[in-house]
Amino acid sequence: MTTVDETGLRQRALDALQTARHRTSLLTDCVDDGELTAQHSPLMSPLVWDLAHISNQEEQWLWRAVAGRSALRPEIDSIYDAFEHPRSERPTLPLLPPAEARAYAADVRTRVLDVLDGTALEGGPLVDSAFAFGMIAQHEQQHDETMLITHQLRKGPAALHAPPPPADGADELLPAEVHVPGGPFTMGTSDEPWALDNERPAHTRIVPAYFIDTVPVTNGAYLRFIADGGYTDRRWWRPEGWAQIRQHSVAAPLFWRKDGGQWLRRRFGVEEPVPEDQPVVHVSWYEADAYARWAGRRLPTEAEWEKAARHDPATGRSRRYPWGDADPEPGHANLGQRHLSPAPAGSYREGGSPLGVRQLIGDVWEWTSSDFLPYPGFRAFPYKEYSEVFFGSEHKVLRGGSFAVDAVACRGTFRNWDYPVRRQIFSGFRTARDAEPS
Ligand code: AVJ
Ligand code: FE
Repeated sequence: MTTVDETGLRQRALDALQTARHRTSLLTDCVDDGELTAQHSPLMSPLVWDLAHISNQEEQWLWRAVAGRSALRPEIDSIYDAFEHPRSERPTLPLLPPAEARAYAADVRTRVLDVLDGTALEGGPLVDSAFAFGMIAQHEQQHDETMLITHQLRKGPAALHAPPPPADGADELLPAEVHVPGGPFTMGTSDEPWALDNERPAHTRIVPAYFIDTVPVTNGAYLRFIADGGYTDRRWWRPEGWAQIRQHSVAAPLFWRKDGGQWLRRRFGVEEPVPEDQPVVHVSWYEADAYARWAGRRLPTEAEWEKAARHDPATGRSRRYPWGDADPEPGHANLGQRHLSPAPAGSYREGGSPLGVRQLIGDVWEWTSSDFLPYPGFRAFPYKEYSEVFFGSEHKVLRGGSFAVDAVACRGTFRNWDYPVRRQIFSGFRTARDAEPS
């Protein structure tokens, strides 16, 4: 007798692994071997590195740690160790060529599906609730997003195609901002089975009242910042951000260019007019911070973002997602690379929070003002290199996930982080302000 629904958990884990593999294939089968082994940007690994790294992690955690078997190819571990080799030097490593990387991936996956079939899903933290399988599916999806960034940086004609996102709700007249009452809420989680270590444990935070934008900042709003000389007015910038934009002549989001009077952007191999109604994407934390100051506002803290996304004022409970506890459906949020851009601001009415904040999940990663720090009671699990080694003031937290994030790696508690100069990621933001004490 088991006390957990093993059949349901196995199915969930199987679905998550298969969904991830389907996407990995989509991202790596649409270009030739030359493009798989090329480095499209010094910021990124060759796609064929990600491909084998995904399977090397899967082998380490599911074949070795869970099943207790020995290494299939111990000699390749160091090649695919992200800490041993920075991205810029990965093209010089003796990487598995594409056909070998694919064969390795298929071999590991066949073995892992046998492990999933034959492992009891309780009795230890790695196997309870199929955690390690969920972690590995999330890891593959995170690298799929990384590979999508590589596709965006790649030169040449489009290799990926998808229909534009729906715009239902985008025509509604929405208030510019939403008031979130002050008081405590539960941040983080202790009972979400596949939550990663940095999302744990659940704890109470007292957040004073604030206002937060109903929707992410749009290209149209951002264009007004540009037109108002935002990039040439030092007052709006942190000193490090000012130095960065001067040194690299940054005057617009990454991938934008002005042609005569018109702003164009390059998106997955196609150049198009900048759509004013969509959330801005490919801005650094410094750009987001400067825009907010120009607008007389500020970035939300991470706690403010999560309270807006999860707090239900009627019950005082924190939800898993803005719309409730149900897993994301296509009508809730722009996730999973179903579309290759954010949806117009105001879309996804069904995915709104109880207070009416929209598009918190999906579309664009949202910069917050917060450094990436552990929650009180944090314990590294299952390895320090996932989160713990990144804690500190070097990284800023991003929340909510982009159109390039799969549902398995996105929830109200999920935390992402990056350097404040990063702009090749699918990053946007919304702004906030303190509410006057009443
Ligand atoms: C959580 C997105 C910052 O891609 O660097 C992938 C995820 N960790 N492999 C990253 C991750 C190990 C990580 N981020
Ligand atoms: Fe990784």
